[in-house]
Amino acid sequence: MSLLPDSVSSRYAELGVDADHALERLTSIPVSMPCWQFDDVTGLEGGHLEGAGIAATGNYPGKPRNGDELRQDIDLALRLCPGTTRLNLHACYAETGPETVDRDAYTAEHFANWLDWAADRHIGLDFNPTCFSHRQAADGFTLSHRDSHVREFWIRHCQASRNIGEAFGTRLGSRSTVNVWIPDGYKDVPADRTGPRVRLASALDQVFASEVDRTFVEDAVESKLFGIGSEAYVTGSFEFYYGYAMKQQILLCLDAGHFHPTETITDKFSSVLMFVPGVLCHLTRGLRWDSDHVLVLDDATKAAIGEIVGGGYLDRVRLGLDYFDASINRIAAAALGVRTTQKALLQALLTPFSTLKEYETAGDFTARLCLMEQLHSLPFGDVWEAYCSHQDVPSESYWLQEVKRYEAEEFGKRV
Ligand code: RNT
Ligand code: ZN
Repeated sequence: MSLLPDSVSSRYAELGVDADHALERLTSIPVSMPCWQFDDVTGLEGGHLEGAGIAATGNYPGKPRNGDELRQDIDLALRLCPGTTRLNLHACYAETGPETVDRDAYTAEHFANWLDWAADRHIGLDFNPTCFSHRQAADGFTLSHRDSHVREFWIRHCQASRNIGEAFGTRLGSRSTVNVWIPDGYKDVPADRTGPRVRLASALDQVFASEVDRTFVEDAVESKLFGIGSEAYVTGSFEFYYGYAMKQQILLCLDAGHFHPTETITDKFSSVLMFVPGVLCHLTRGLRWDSDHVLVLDDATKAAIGEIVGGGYLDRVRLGLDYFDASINRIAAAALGVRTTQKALLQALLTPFSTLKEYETAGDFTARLCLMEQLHSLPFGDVWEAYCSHQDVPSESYWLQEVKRYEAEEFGKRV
């Protein structure tokens, strides 16, 4: 039975697209929501977090003060999203209780609350070592640090993180993507660009030499062009990690905000996926020097997701959001990005790629261009609304009201 009014499905059927089938496919594509959007990447370790980090700007009220409040906020955001969602955790969201445990000694037990929470909701968990906001990262270098003691600390932390991912995957019956990103780099022009990269490669070799069951963990490494305080040089550049992911045959993480301001990731999938087994796609909106604005349905997002779908890469690309904005309601920011991702996926799933490819093969670039333009005036919004209603989540006009109601009830308690 169709979820859609005939007037809507027939518009797609004319182009050879089965809109109901697109919705079925949409439901099966997991989108990972970042826990760090909910509290400005603060984490639950307590105390003052030192060292090079990543900065969220803004001071919107209602930031959760502990793990329970954080999970309650995430619950609301998840309820506002249709389809299949996952939660992406960072190691700094460990809950060690009264015990003092450093990051290199974390185990899945320190994430027991998260595991129970996820098992209860039947959602998968992804994981990230937190190689920033820590005294061992105070000078901005971690896995590529010149001091072997510092490197070894972060190697142990990354190994521990992979074990945690393995435990998540095993317990939840859903493979966990474990993504390594480090902040290492120089503010100003370095004299030696080689040394840090040689040290990083060898540290990563040790990280990935430790055994984990690949049925339950999928490793990824994330490149960056520059950061605040690492404008001149980043050890883990794109070229570095592309080569490294190829060598290890692990996932390459492409963060949409980690390239030159006018460079997008759309054209990269078809190249890198010839040589690496998969891509982790960090969906975010780069804006000038910031790589972490809330995702919206802009051309770059539509094009990247269109390429993942149209190129036939959905089974080899993991979708995760990665941004943090503290200037607006944090829960709304998280839900908005997931819904945006799903809307971009839906638009792509409703695209007659086979017809476009036929036109191209026939050399009819006129028809290819005109069909691409015609797609913009299809009743996509109606398909999306019908989907939300079928999935029992609020429509575009109503979801924010639920956030506002929650804000009015809850945030006053958090002063
Ligand atoms: C930072 C990277 C990284 C982080 C998260 C919190 O530039 O994009 O993915 O945003 O790990
Ligand atoms: Zn990222």
